[in-house]
Formats: sequence, C-alpha cells, structure tokens
Amino acid sequence: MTFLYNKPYSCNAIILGFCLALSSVQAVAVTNFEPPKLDGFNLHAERDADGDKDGVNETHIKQYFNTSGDSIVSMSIKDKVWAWSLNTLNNDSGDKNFVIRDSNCDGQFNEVYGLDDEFHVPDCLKK
Ligand SMILES: [Ca+2]
Ligand SMILES: [Ca+2]
Repeated sequence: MTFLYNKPYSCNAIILGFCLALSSVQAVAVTNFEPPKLDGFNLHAERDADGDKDGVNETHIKQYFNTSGDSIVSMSIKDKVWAWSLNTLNNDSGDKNFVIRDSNCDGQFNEVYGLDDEFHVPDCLKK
C-alpha cells in the first residue's frame, strides 16, 4: 500500500523539478533592470492615479526627490511595485532617465521605457 501511494508522488516531484529547471533557464534570457537606489532621496508626495484609464485610481504613486532635484517615482498596486521611474535633471541621456516595468508580476523589472513613452498597468495586476 505504501509503495503504491508513494510512487505517483515521486513521479510528480521529478516532473516538477524538470519544469523548474526549464523556467530558470528562460529567466536567464530575460533582461532585468535594477530599481533606482533611494539613497539620498526623500519622500515628497504620494497620490493615487488611474494608470489604465478606467476611472478607478488603482495605482499608488510615491515621488521622491534628492537635493539636486532628481526624482524617483514608484508605481504600486496593493504594495506590489510594478514600475519605477528615474528622472535626473543634469543628464538628459536615456540611461539616466527611464521607466522600468515588471510586466508579469514576478518582481523582476524586465521592460524599460523612455520617460515620454506610454506604458500601462501590467495585466497580472488588473482585476
Ligand atoms: Ca484605473
Ligand atoms: Ca517581470
């Protein structure tokens, strides 16, 4: 009885391990962007915004400034940050002014946008 009960469980464990190995290989191929460092930045304002234009303010926005006037903005829904932006005053190049977005809610910011680009609430955080 014990053998018959355990055997399918062992097979599932092997299949699960295989699936996990496959998904970690895929993760390596995805580019991940580091959230901006908040060192030297202070929370300036918080508000709720409508990021998907449905009339409901689903996204909580926190804006931080440092003494140079650079700003960092986080966008979150229910404490899950889905995007960060960094806007520096003294450097207009793309690498110091960007938005990064977690498109699939796995905690890794895998998409990058310019500050003027259009970007949306990821589908995984929509009701
Ligand atoms: Ca909305
Ligand atoms: Ca992601």
